[in-house]
Amino acid sequence: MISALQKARASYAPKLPVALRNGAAVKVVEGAPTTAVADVEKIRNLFAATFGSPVLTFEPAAGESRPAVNVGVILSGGQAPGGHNVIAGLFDGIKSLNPESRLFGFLKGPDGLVKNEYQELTADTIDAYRNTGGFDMIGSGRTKLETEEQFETALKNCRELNINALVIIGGDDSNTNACLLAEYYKKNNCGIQVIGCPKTIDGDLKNEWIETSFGFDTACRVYSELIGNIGRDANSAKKYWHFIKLMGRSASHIALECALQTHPNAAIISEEVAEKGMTLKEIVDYLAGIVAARAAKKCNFGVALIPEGLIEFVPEVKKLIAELNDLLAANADAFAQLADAEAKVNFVAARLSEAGAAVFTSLPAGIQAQLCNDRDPHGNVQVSLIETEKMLAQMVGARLKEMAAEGKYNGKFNTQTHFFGYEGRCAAPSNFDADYCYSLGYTAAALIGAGRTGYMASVRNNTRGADNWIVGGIPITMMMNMEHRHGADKPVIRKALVELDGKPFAAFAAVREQWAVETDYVYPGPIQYFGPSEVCDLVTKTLELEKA
Ligand code: FBP
Repeated sequence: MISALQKARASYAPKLPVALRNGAAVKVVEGAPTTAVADVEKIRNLFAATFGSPVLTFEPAAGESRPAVNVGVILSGGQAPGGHNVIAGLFDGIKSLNPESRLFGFLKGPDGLVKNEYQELTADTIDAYRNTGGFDMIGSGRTKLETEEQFETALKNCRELNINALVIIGGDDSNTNACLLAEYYKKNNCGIQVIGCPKTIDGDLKNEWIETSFGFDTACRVYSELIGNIGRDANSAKKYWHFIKLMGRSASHIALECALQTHPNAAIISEEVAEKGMTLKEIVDYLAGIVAARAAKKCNFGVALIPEGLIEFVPEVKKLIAELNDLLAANADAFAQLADAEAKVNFVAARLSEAGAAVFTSLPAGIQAQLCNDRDPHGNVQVSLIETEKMLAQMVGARLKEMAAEGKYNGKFNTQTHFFGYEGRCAAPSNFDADYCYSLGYTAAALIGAGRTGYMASVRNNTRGADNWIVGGIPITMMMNMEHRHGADKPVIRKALVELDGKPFAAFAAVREQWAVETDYVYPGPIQYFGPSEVCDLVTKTLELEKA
């Protein structure tokens, strides 16, 4: 059974840019050869077959037929609203090249490609998922595609299905791997094109050519609706401080966007914490200062936004985590034998350096245990499992007690903590994401039709309405540099963190002191799918400001 909204939304026709309206057999305009964002020689050597390809821009063509293609598609990493529309756009795009084209969805992410688990995606399947949230059409996973053995197994599986092209829908890590795969297949003349699509609610896969990753818009709108509701509750009951952690593994784009949409009393931006070298104590002092200033105005309530990745940006904790990662890797077997969280914490505390141990023991016990938990397949601490919002609420409470004793605070401090992440990742895509994703998928089909490989689908000029969107392809090597990851220098797509000299942060910094003491909450309400364009066809504040 499907909901009334899902039923009505199924017939929404995503807006397509002009260049794609006659189908995916577009006219291709080539720009100048490209380079890499940094470490050019190393990237050139590692990607000798695909490096330097030109930026491509598409213009409408007469819509002639092209040879049929068999395409495999993979969803990789965390869910992001609009993934199904990328697949729908890809399906419609390859059918526009030639109605005999076929689409195969590899199941549960890159694993499906290696294990040859797939499903042919027919019109009936695609139609059932148009404009819906989630990745459940074919599932997703976080397996890394990076070894030659995996590439060869995938090649064999593709050959069995006569697949000529793979589309990998993922974030920076998955697109880095798409680039490695494209290089391997081109270098070895395998005849399989590889195209990437920029996905992640975190908003950190972006640059001049990829203005935003899909899902960021919808996820931020869902969180902002909830934050607005909480702000209104706080302002009604006037008795709670709400500490809200927001997803975003590393960058604080989500926290910043939600702050711009809702005007909380405080929003911590991890990149600023790192830049200023703030200690945990300084963050706590900053928040306690805001609580005290509001208490002086008899406002014993408020809303504070905490980015999920914060803990890794506090320099002293970052050092501690790096030390912990090495320590856990070096003692993996002994560590795995330990019976419980307490034993793990004690094991670690006894082996850390003096400085590391000092930071570790200053953290609440629950956080110490969470920092000892398993890492993800990329070796990252699973920050979504670390309850930073509870830690800060607790530490601010303790600081306020000290301030009260010093006569610097006279108020009540009762807290509620929240974590918004999974609530937004599978929401039905906003009009922006529905349109953007459909266009990305269609663009991927056009890149396949044009015989290209190692490209990411690019749909830009995003603030100007879909009619004016510019579509084409960006060589993935162009976004790469070398970074030190897990003990070795590796080519990776450069992650886009919040720029402290960028317009979105500047807009926030200009008003945050006012938002801190006043109660200036904005209540964005739920995403509107039907109704006037001025409430349905919005872009994020981040995009608006970046492109202003
Ligand atoms: P991607 O980078 O794969 O898009 O995932 C982003 C994200 O939603 C982060 O915001 C979050 O830290 C992470 O996924 C959580 O994923 P999981 O539930 O797999 O731990």
